[in-house]
Order: sequence, then structure tokens, then C-alpha cells
Amino acid sequence: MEKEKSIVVGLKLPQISGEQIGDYLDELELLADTAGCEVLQRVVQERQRIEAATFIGKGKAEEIAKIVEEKGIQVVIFDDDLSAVQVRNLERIIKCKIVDRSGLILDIFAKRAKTKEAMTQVELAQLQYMLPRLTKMWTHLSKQYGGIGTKGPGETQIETDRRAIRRRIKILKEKLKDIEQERYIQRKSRQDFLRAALVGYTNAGKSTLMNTLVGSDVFVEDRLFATLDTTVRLMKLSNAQKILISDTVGFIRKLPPNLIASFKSTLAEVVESDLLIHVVDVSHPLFEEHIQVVNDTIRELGAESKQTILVFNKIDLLKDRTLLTELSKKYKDSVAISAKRNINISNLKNKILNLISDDFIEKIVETDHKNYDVISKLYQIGEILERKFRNQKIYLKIRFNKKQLGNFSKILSTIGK
Ligand SMILES: Nc1nc2c(ncn2[C@@H]2O[C@H](COP(=O)(O)OP(=O)(O)OP(=O)(O)O)[C@@H](O)[C@H]2O)c(=O)[nH]1
Ligand SMILES: [Mg+2]
Repeated sequence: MEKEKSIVVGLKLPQISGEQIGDYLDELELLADTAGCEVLQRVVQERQRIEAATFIGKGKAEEIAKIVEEKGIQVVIFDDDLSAVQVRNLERIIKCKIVDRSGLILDIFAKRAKTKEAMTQVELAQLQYMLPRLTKMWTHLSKQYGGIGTKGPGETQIETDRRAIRRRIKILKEKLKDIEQERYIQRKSRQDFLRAALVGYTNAGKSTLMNTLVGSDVFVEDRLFATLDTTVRLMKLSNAQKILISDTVGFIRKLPPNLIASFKSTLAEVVESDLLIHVVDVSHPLFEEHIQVVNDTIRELGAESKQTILVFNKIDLLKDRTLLTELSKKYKDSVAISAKRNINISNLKNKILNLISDDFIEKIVETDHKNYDVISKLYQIGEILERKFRNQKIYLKIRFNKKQLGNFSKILSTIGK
């Protein structure tokens, strides 16, 4: 498909530094590229405050209109969210499609969603985003242009009235409830294991780390939102200690709120996990802001009180590693690694082991050495630390997850029968 020619626009308010706005627009360009746009130019306006009617100043909008005409631009992308009125006014001046940040992110999600679950979630978020923006002008323009801002729910929905959209939203919500139920049952069946969830900003290297840790082949790409679903795998931490680890969708600055709400079933793995592994791309200039964004999102999900390990990834890209010494002082429970180059992975595994060790207990079992059934069952639920034989008896020192306590008692109750 041919790439749509586009311009990205940022508004530099007093609280934003020049460097920051540059980094924000770098990210916006990456998003635009992921959505299938070619960015020909970036425009930054410095202002004291937002212009209510047109977001940027009217003069600046007219300037953009000229560039659009000269260069045959098809889409103008704003780094912030615009109101329906602002979009309408801007389209009147600029005379091409106007897309805001949420619209762009939703569009990428729609293009990348593959599973039934992700597709349903994205469609719901898109319709909720669209509903207040469904004006005559918008509908008209969306029909006129294909490409970004219109993919997803399909052109047919855009033509229909609000009532039809509301009906569809209701159906989608019901569908999601069924999916959630299904997922819930699947998760229930895995509840004997401790669960860790990889979380982090998009492109931080979560899927790469998942692959390094468990030797899986989750899709990795140098693009934003490569992952939209949740993958769960069993990870071996030591000879007898295994935990479940999940990789899921990444977060980003100003993630549309409906999107987080719609992705509830995908993100359930995060909410229900025992431990969070927060992956950070430490080579990114805005990595500390990214940490903040991820922490805020985790709070929104209601998972902020979970034990968390902060993982500074991509240290192979750092020219100066003294930064890492500072970071280890500032953030306790952190570890610096390279998922791609396999640096310090064993340190990370040890850190996980240490954190979860509180969840393990040790017991001694004494039974007849011919009680093979009991012995093999004990081997299944935990790690045998010691084994001694004396007078036809076997003594086992076993270490297991507290979640196995019920099973352990069951095994013990069969002894002596
Ligand atoms: N140099 C370097 N690159 C890395 C490292 N870890 C991951 N990458 C690269 O970073 C990019 C993103 O990696 P992913 O694993 O897809 O990141 P993610 O966090 O899963 O991203 P999303 O699923 O899009 O949210 C890929 O190009 C990886 O090869 C690392 O330790 N060093
Ligand atoms: Mg990923």
C-alpha cells in the first residue's frame, strides 16, 4: 500500500522543554510510520496556552494549509488529543484529514490486531472514541479518504448514525464479557503456579526478554505495539522452581483511556500476577518519563501494590555505563541487562528467585522407601533439597510454593494408610 504523505504537529507549551518536544515528535513519527504514513515535515508552535477553537494558533493553521497544498499532504497528525470542534475547525482551514494522537494509536491497534479478542477490544475502543466525534464533516471526510483514521470499524459504521454505533458497542461489550469468562477459566487452571508479568513502555524489549528467558519465539520488531496479545509461558528459574511468565501489550504516553478499559481481558494477566517485571529501554532519552507513564498505567489498572523488579534493558547501547551505578542507587530492586545480547540474565533470574523466596516453605517428610507413589508426587510439587535413607525409611527435605500446600497435605494424608 502506498504511504500517505503527512505532517506531524506539536504544541510547545511553557512547561515543555525544547528537547522534550523533539523527543515527543520523534515518537509521533514512529507511530505515524507504524500506521503507514510517510512524514515529510514537522511543525512546532510555541505558545503560552492552547487555542480553544483550533488548538494551535489560527495563523499557524493557515501556514500548515499552505504546506499541505504545496506538498500534496494527505494527513496532518497532532501530538495531542483534539476535541471534535477543533478537528472541524482545523479541517475547514487545512483542507485535509486531521488525525490526533489517540486516533493514530487506535488506528495502529486496529491494523495490528490479529486475534478475536484483540479485534473486539480495539473495535470497542474505536467506536467509543468515534461517538462524540461523529459530525457530518468528519463522516464526509472519512468517506472521502481511505487510509488512516478510517480503518477498523469499517466505513459502513461511519455512515450509520449514533444509535447504530451504540447498539454495536453494547454487542461488543457482551462479546468481551464472554471472552473474559473464557480467559478467567483458563487462568484458574494455572493457579498452582506463581505468576510474573512483563510490563513496560512499547518497544522496551519485553518480548525479546520473554524469548531470552524461556526460549520462546514471540514476535519482536523495532516498531511500536508489535505485541497486542498476551502470551504465557512456563519459565524455569532453578531445577525445581518454575513460574509462569506473561508478555503483553506495551504502554505509551497518553494511551487513550478507552483503550486501557477495552483491553481489560488482555491485561488481566498483569492485574492477577504475583510479581511485575517492569522492562525499561534505558538507552532512550526519555526513559525516566517512560517509567512514570508505565507506573501511572499500572496504577490505573489497580496493580500498583505488587512486588516489582525494574529491569534496565538495552545496556549494550549505552556509551557510558556510569549511569547504571546511579540508577542502582536510585531504584532498589533493579537490575541492568541486555535481553538481546544475553547480558546479566542470570542476575535477573536470581533477583526473581530472591523476591519469590518468601512464597516458599520447607518441610521434612519421612516415609517407607517403597512408597514410590508418594515420593514421585513430592518430586512433582517442589524441589527436593535433601534425601536420606535409614532403616527402610526415606527422609526428604522438600521446598515448595505455598500455593502447593493443599496438595502437600493431600499427599501426606495418604501416608500411613
Ligand atoms: N540493542 C538492543 N536492542 C534490543 C534489546 N532488547 C530488545 N531490543 C530491540 O528492541 C526492539 C523492540 O523489542 P521488542 O521485544 O519487540 O519490544 P516490546 O517491548 O515487546 O515492544 P511492543 O510489543 O511493541 O510493546 C527490537 O528491535 C529488539 O530487537 C537489547 O537488549 N539491546
Ligand atoms: Mg512485544
